[in-house]
Amino acid sequence: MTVLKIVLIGDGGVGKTAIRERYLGKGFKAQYLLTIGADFAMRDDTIRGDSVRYQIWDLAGQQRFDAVREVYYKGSVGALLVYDVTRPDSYFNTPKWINELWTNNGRGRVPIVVVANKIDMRELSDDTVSPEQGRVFTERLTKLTRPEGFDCYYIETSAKTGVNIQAAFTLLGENIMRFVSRQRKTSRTSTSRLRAAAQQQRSHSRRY
Ligand SMILES: Nc1nc2c(ncn2[C@@H]2O[C@H](COP(=O)(O)OP(=O)(O)OP(=O)(O)O)[C@@H](O)[C@H]2O)c(=O)[nH]1
Ligand SMILES: [Mg+2]
Repeated sequence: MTVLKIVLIGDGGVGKTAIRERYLGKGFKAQYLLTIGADFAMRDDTIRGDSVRYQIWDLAGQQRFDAVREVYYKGSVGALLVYDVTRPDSYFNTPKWINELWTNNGRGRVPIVVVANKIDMRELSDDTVSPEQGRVFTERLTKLTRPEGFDCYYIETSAKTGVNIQAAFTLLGENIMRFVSRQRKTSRTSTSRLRAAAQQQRSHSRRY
């Protein structure tokens, strides 16, 4: 069982808690009850046949929690970065969230799935964020992460109807697993390089 710490980030009211509740099989509540600080939940899942345990930290998006939020990022290996398609400001704020995550998690750049939520409301609203905007942003984000060996992905969800909620977690999980196994390999390689270097030093000192 691999334990994966993930965070749900994005502006207040975009639907992070609603997404988490859906994923936990708890249905959908129309009433907005803002998260204070952070909520924690766990769920076991399967990623390409491997068992994983998600430790989900659902962070408070409202600005008044900016200072307390930082501590919750530590050790996280991925994020669902959520915005509300009916609130362009929440889309334009996404870089702030990426910066907060990569600065505070202690691991730097980690996989992100960009989640365009509330697509059930797209038709009802005039000023919405288009799928194109979401994709272009995610491509730009991938340009930053590809040198680290992984891409970022874009997905459209509705916590209300439940569409793509499971898919968003699976997509993130798959990318984290790829990222984690790559990191393990890299650290194994550097460990064996170190060992080889130490060995060389030893034979060197014996000879002379
Ligand atoms: N129509 C619709 N409403 C949604 C959807 N997702 C969330 N909501 C509603 O949006 C409001 C805010 O949702 P939350 O999940 O509490 O938002 P949050 O991102 O956790 O907000 P903070 O905890 O303040 O950061 C609630 O009234 C939800 O019912 C969705 O996909 N469609
Ligand atoms: Mg919340």
